[in-house]
Parts: sequence; C-alpha cells; structure tokens
Amino acid sequence: MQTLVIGHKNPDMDAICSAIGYAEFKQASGVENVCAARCGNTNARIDFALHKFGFAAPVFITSVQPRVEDVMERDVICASRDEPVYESMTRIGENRFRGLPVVDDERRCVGLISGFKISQYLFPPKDKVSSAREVNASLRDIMETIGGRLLAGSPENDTRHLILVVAAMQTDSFERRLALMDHGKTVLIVGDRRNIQRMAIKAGVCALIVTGNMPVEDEILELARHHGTEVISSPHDTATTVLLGRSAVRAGRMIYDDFISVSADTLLQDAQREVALSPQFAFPVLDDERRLAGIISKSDFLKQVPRQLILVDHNELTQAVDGAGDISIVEIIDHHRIGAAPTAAPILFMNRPVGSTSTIVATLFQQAGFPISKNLAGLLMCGLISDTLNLTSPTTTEVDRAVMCELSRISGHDPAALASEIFSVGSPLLTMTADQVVTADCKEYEERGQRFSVAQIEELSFALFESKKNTLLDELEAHRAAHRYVFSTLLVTDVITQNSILLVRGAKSFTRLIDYPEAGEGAWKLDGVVSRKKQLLPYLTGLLARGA
Ligand SMILES: [Mn+2]
Repeated sequence: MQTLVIGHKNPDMDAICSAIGYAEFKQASGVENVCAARCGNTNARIDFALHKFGFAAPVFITSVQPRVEDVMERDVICASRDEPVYESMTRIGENRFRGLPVVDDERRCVGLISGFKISQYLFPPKDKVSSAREVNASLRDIMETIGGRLLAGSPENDTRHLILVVAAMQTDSFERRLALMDHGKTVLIVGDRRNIQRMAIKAGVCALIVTGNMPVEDEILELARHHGTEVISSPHDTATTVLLGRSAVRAGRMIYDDFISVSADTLLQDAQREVALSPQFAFPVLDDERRLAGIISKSDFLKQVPRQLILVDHNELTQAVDGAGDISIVEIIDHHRIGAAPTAAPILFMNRPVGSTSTIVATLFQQAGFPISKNLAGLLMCGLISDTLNLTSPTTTEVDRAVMCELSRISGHDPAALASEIFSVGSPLLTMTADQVVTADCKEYEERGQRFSVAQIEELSFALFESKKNTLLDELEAHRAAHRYVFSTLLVTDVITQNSILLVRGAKSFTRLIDYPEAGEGAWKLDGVVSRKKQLLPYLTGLLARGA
C-alpha cells in the first residue's frame, strides 16, 4: 500500500513544504512506502526554497483515479501460440482458470484460448462427431504429446491436417476401409497386429502409432523405412493415445482472436464499463505493441486500489487532486475552513487555526520527540513565512511565533532575511503571463450551491499592477466563463505594505454588493487584507449569503 502525502491543486509554498515535511514525519514514525506528492506545478519561489534547502519537488501526480494497472495481475500465465493444446489445457487445469491468453514469440497477444473451446474440440457434439478424428498438428507434436518413442523415420515439425484412424477390426474389413482412406493424411493407431501394420505401410499411410508399448517386429520397421512411414510407439492404450494425439493441435489454432483488451492506464471505471457485458473470462492488458502487460478479470474490479492519500493544507475535495474521492483518504492535516467530504471510516483529521500547515507539521515532530533536520527546518520556515507573510498576516498565532523561533534556531536562518529572499524571487506580475497569474494559486469553493474561485499573488509593490490590470481582468473573465463560476477573483497582495487590491469578474448582482472602495472598473482596494482564508473568504461568503 502506497501512501501519498499531497497538498491542494495549484500548490503554494505551504502545500509543498508541509507535504514534504509530513511525509518525513510519517517515515520517522515507521510508516512504509509513503511519499510526498503534488498535483500542480511549482513556481519560482517554491523552486527557490526547494533548491536552497536541498529538496526535490514532490512527485507530480495529475490524477489518483484508479487505473487498470492498479489492480491487474502482472504475473500472467499464458499459452504459447505454438504449443500443443494439451499443455495449455494442463495449465488451465492446474490453475483452475477458464482459459489463457495466447502469445507469439514476442509476447504479443494473438488471442484467447478457453477450456470450454478445447473440450468442445476434444468432445465434439454428436452431429460433428466425425471431426473427432481430425487433428492439425505435426507428427512430432503428436509424438511428444502422447509421450511416444520413435521406432522408424524422422517425424517433421510442420503442422499438417492429419486423420487419426483406429484399426480395431478384422483384416478383411480393414482392407476394405483402407481403400477409402486418404493415405497421405492417415495416422493409423494400432496394436500388435502384424498383417494390418504391413497392409497400411504398403498402402502408404503417413504414420503408424503402435499402442501399449507393444513390440514391433524388425521386418515391419524395415518395411516402414523402405516406404517412408513413421512408426511411433505409444505407452498408452488406444483410447488414451487417440485423446492425447488429438490434443497435439497447437494452441494458436484454437484461439478467439476477436477479444476485448484494455490498456494499463485505462481508468478502472471506463474499463469496467467496457467489459461489463462481455462473456470473456478475462481481459488481456496490452501495451502499444499489443504485448501482454497483464490481465484483468471481472473480480479484479472489486480489489482495493493499493494507494491511499493524506491531504495536507486543504480538506475540500474541490481543491484536491483529481480522483481523491475515489480512493481512501486516511488523514487530513490542515488549517483552513472545514469543507471536507464525509468519509467511510474514521480518520485522523487535524485542523488547527494556525498560520500554516508547516507550523502543524513542526509541532507534530516536537510532540513525537523526533528531531527536525536542519534542512527540513529551513523548508518548513518557508511554508510558514509564505502563508503568514512572515508572521504579519492576521492568521498568525502564538504557536506560529514559537515554531518560527525554534525552526530558526535549528536551521540557523533568520526569518526576516529568508522572507525577503523568498518574496524577491519571481514577482508573479513580472515573470508570469496573465493566464498564469490568474490560475497559479487559484482555489475553487462551493457555497450555497454556488461555485467561485479565489486566486492570490504576492508582490513587493503595486508598481507593475496598473499596466497589467485590464489583461488580468480579461483572463479572470475567461477563467470564470470556462469553469462556469458565479464569480472569479484575484487578490493582489503587497507584502510590504500589507494591503491588497481585489479584481472581480462575475454577475453584476454580486459585484454591486462589494462595499470596499473601488479602484477603477472591476477592482477594489482592500487595505489591511492579506489573508485569503481568514479575511477574504469569509467576506465573499458573507456577500453570497446577503445576495441569496
Ligand atoms: Mn497553508
């Protein structure tokens, strides 16, 4: 079971740093196979922090929706196209399967073979019972399948259409029957009947199989060599020899080649829909070259997906990685408003109203008595600095101050110096396109059945803002329309003065409710507002309630 520690979509510094930190905490706690993940791109500031403290970006995952590869059987038991069906049938029986995929020399799947089809071949319906004597196989396959011994000739490997004939009659009856046979195709199965053996060889039958390990006289073998007839000794009685001889046909001749296959990366729910009505016993999982990568049967769809999630820095499914609702969420560590979906089982849900999730992660290390490495302390400082604008945001608590102090002591970094380093990297207005500015740190919310988005960027001044304002408003409207939000907002925060400007695009019936001073068309001055979750979001949901 793999456990992914993952922050929200459009990850910010805290989402990335707390995911890395909490994954390390779980590892220190002895949890195996746990790793930090992210479901969006990092930005210049996050990259700066990761690089400064020597961490790789968490694993990038676009979706955790279960896929075929999560539940398929990778160790596939299959049949080779060129093996006798006797071997396929034995393998089907040993494993109690209904059938097997059949592959060629390059492991490309050429079809399926089923126990049902083999038994129909071996035991044909009464109206087709004459076919029970025919076999498409090489003499060598027949000899090997019956476990026979070669007495004369050298059986070839080429597959041929052969007819098995049992000579269980008087010599004169046999002679009449022999006249009607297609000698070149005839494999005569016979006991120690010298006269019949001699007649058949002289008539030019293809091969003799002498049953029950019975001795064959030298004179007969000599005659066979002279006429080019193969003579094979079978250790079995006649009935068994016929049955085994017929099952020498190669698997490739008995396949269904119009079968349903799936790809390893097909979504499990799509695959399930595709195979739902098919009577096929199993579904080969093929790669682009049609090579067999696995196999999936209907019961595999009931398997538990071997992956679970720990959400950090968010608890609402609208902000979580795609597919989060389809697999187990086993823990949530967060500091936002509660908007979590109901879970099937009890989980650890820790939500503390502190300045950052990185703060909570640091306190968990302290409570457990686990040491925090120098680099991790630096990284957690970045999450804390970024979310609280270095302890100046109204979301800041005494816990954050104490944690910052301790992390600073461990890492040897001064918070103020680190903060100015972080915020001077990559001004979003300078380095990003308008589209990126609007989406980079954007969160979706749903309130009273109305969906809206709130994005935020942090700048060191509003110097670049005025020249970009109209483009940003256009992008904001495009984003709103594309997602059919009631409204979309962008909070541009000056981290030095601790003031923000709010850009809004949405229905007039909503925007006319905004009672902050206007800063031109579509913009409002929000002095002293720096926190999306503690200041802006409650304000916006309040407006929605008033408008309702
Ligand atoms: Mn956060």
